[in-house]
Amino acid sequence: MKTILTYGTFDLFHVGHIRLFKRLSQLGDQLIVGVSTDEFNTLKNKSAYFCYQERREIVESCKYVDMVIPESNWQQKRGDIIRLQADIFAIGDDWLGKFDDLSDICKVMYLKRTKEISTTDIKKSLAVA
Ligand code: C2G
Repeated sequence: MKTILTYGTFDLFHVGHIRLFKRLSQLGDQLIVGVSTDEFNTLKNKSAYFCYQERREIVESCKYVDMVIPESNWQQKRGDIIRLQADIFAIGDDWLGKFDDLSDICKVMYLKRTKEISTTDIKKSLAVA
């Protein structure tokens, strides 16, 4: 069983997130997603439109996702990888290099972001509408 693990806020769920999940699901047999809690988003200086429970429910509904866990701090990844026996940690390349320290316990991959869409841009375009 090849397990893939990723993390994110996934606010205002969009095709960039879906395409990431689709690609991640093709790398192995199960995809586990850590969804950032509202408290952790504060630490990330992010304010999500949807609360953690709503974002979790949306991500859980995605056919490419097998399991969702809460992401409540920066330090949990290593423990999660070991506990969940993840073979690959993968995330968008906006994080390129940031998680290379995990490569002693799993494969670390950075996937190309989907261009032309982001939650930030969606919020900005709605704000002026
Ligand atoms: N993403 C993407 N294409 C986009 C937008 C986002 O591939 N157009 C990817 C990001 O690269 C990331 C994931 O979708 O891998 C989730 O993005 P965010 O919700 O912005 O999450 P982020 O703030 O990057 O949180 O500990 C890791 C952090 O929790 C990651």
